[in-house]
Amino acid sequence: MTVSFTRWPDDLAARYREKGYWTDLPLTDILTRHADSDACALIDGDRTFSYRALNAASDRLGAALQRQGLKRGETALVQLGNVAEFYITLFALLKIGVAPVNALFSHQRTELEAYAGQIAPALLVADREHSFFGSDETLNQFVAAHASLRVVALHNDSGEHALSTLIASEQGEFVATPTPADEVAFFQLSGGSTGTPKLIPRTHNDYYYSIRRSNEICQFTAETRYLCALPAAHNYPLSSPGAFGVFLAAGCVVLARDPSATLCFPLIEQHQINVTALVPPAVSLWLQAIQEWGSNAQLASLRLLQVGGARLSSSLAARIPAEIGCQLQQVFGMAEGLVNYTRLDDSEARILNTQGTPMSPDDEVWVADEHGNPLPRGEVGRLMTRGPYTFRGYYNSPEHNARAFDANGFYSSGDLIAIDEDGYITVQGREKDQINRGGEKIAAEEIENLLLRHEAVIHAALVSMEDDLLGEKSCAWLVTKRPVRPVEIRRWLRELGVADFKLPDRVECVESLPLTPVGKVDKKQLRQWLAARTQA
Ligand code: AMP
Ligand code: DBH
Repeated sequence: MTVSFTRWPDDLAARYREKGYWTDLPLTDILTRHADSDACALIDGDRTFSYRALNAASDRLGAALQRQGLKRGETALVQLGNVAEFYITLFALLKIGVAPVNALFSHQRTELEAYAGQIAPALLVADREHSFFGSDETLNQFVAAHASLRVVALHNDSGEHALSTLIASEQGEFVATPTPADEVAFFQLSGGSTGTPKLIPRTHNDYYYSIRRSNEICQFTAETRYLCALPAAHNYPLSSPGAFGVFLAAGCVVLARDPSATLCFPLIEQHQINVTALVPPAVSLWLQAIQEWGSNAQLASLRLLQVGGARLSSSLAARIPAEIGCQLQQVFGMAEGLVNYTRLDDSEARILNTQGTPMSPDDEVWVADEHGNPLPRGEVGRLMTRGPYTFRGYYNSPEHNARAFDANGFYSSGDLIAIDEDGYITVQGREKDQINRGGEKIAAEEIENLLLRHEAVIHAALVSMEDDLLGEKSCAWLVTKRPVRPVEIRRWLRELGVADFKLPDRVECVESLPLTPVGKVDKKQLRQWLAARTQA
């Protein structure tokens, strides 16, 4: 049994193998290659795991899950925060060939249902301290509603389903059964632009290559001490080079529950962190903290700060070397694949003003006009890409894939970019209907569909509004049968179970929504209305 997905055409697959990108090793090799090492792999609070211990823990969990009947080719829904168990579980599942969707901790019922509905998981790994899975009632309802679920393992639980019991169990015989390297290893989450959250199948071959190549560019080594302060399951802190890159290089990952300065600065000092990854709003908060506390001394060990996930302004960028006292690297990536980095030896101008260049020589990136034709160098248009670690289709979404890919298999990310004479990319805007709330992506259509389910809402449009800290926030424009208050709308969406970051920051009611000549909601006009209302 294997998970179905859209493969690369044979000629490209052959080329990626020939060039040594695809090595046909399972992702578990990232850990098992260090199985005999007592070097520190992971620090989570007062718990420290050597490579030997991390590998053994994931073997024990893998063996326990196999005893419970889980088999290669099945799938799992996992929701864990920034805890050691996240990596233990991920490696255990990779070892037994069960492909997980790693939901973000901020996800609630709506997202979790959507993922489970798509993959029909045999296993659920959840946290009793999460607001949804913390209640017996909602947990039992969820399990009852998904007939495919046969095994439940709970973090922060001491009952019969305790994850800790499985991790601590006697290993007995364990034979790893990872999926073949050119099959699906796990699913990444798309920030999306459609009504339903989309899943991105990632193979061992493509993901392993993206990690190996990221390590070369970012120069991760056994000396690397990486602070993971963004959500561990996200593609960026997992693979660019992220925790997987650190493990591959035999360095050390230190977990932080969130990217706040109060939490991270002491961790950086205590563990002599030399590299971390942030989104732009977190950078602003760090700079503010340094100003308020009058010192950056706690950050003395930091050599490299990666910033990505959303557009970093040149002015904020310039403050990083000056005020944090470390080097900046811009990272423009996507869970779908393509990752661009500024290089460590790039000129200051490039590091401050561009989003870098693709990491692989075989990333094919070009800029299309609205009809899908190539534009000359330097002109702004739609990013089109394919390559050795860029996916070829969302899971089970033929209709959406037909729109997201061109006839030659190039993925259209919805970003508007320009590529300069030397191949450096700048992100200029966005065509996809998505709001980038400080790196957290909101698909406008997903929230609009939910708003339309409210009994008083007749029409709904979600648009971005500028925000000093987050870059963008969301504003819901509504046509309603009766006056509604913003709190009512937000409370109602929360009750439907959507992640907090997707709740509209502002709600505006109008008589009717403006339309474009073809009759679509005119979101440009709505942004102008918002500007006018804000000024008034
Ligand atoms: P996701 O679909 O959640 O993986 O988010 C990927 C999207 O985040 C990209 O398509 C961009 O729109 C945005 N993004 C990521 N990194 C950057 C960056 N450095 N600058 C601007 N936008 C970015
Ligand atoms: O925003 C992203 O999805 C992202 C940003 C930087 C990403 O997936 C990545 C690097 O790998």
